[in-house]
Amino acid sequence: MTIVSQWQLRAEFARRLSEMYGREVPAYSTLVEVSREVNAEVLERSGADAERLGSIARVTSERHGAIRVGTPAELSQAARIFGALGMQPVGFYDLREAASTAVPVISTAFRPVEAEELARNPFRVFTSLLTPADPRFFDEDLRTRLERFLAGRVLFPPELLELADRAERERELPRADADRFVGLAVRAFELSAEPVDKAWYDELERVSAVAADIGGVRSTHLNHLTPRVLDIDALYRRMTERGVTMIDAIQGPPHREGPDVLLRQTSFRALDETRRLRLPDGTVTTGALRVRFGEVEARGIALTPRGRTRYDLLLAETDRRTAELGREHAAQVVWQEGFPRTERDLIDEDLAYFTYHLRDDRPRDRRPPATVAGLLDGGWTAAEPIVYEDFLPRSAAGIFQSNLSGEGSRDNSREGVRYDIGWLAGAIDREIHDPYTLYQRQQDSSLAEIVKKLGPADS
Ligand code: OOG
Ligand code: NI
Repeated sequence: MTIVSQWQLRAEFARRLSEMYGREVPAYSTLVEVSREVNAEVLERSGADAERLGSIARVTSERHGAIRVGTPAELSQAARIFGALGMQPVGFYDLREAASTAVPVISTAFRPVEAEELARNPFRVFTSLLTPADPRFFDEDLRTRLERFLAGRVLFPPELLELADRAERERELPRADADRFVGLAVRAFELSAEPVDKAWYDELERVSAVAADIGGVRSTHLNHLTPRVLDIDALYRRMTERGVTMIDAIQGPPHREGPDVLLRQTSFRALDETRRLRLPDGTVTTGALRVRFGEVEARGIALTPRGRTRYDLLLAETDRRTAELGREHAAQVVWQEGFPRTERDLIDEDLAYFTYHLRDDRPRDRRPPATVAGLLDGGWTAAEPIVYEDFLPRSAAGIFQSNLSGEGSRDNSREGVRYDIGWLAGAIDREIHDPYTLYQRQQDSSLAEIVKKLGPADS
């Protein structure tokens, strides 16, 4: 009997989800097709450089999905399904603070955390949790009705969760169970044909389109699936030429000379989808809802806390100078002055994470120097950038926001409820990894390996 390991389950789930989403949202297939074209061209143009942040095989199959759930109980069930696939919660994002429009959610991302697992298949899912307890969005009455509605629905069938627990525990499943598990998991994220209670949906939509998408229906669904592209500026132009309306801007660092850092993302606007709607008099009709969209992203080097602080400062500075120079020009000027243009400068200023390995042609007749810079200068080691595997709250808010139809409403005279990574971990009873710790560990273990092989440094 064939055994299917966790990473194979993850790869199959991602592939099957992609097939499903291509059927549900055909424009997604266009995005995947154009990403492939662009990636092939970059590979042709730049050769080995194109693969500096991941092999073309990895990048071609790489996707992230986004889902939204209503309660901590639903989130912990989702965590069991992703746990089965070798994906663990990493990072905490508070979208309530990042957006000017009403986005009443906090989020984490499920992904593999080990370098080998990421190399095998880096599938990740940005997962948002509705915050009905935040009085800036929901008054007492609405909160009570919303929580009652959420408590009464079942997103994931028991059989799916049982198979998930077994796969998480045993880190594999026999073929037949694997097929059953993946089939049920994909089905759990399909758009439901069940009629939507229009009055209830509309009431929530007046608060926030995201609240309606989550709490206005009795099931969940994939919100988008995002391929990775090596040249997002080229992709943006080409989608526009094909007549697909993209959001106004690419989120994240601007296009510039030098290595890509963090994450750049853009999306096409949410499309009309035909849904069955139940009217107050009980009749069922069809109408259009707009919630699902297509997104694409380019990934760069992971930044250290110091690098991230610099990034946040540059974003703020860009905002400040936008009135005077226009957004694009302001970003160019600010980044030109404020951010290094070579990997080596990123290392020297401790702005980004790298792994180090010994060079075959290193000196053999001397004791090694004691610093990373010394090892690089003397030809002992080479550095490989660590790719950013996570998300950015402000970009995520930008993606959410540009896909909302109405503004929603938020009562800023009221005090919001505070949530943090510790609260979320407690709510789902799982550790939520800190992304910096994961990157740092990867960098440190590569350096420890070098020290072990080279022996004592010159002092
Ligand atoms: C999630 C939006 C954020 C990203 O890539 O930053 C996101 C959502 O729309 O549910 O997916
Ligand atoms: Ni996304």
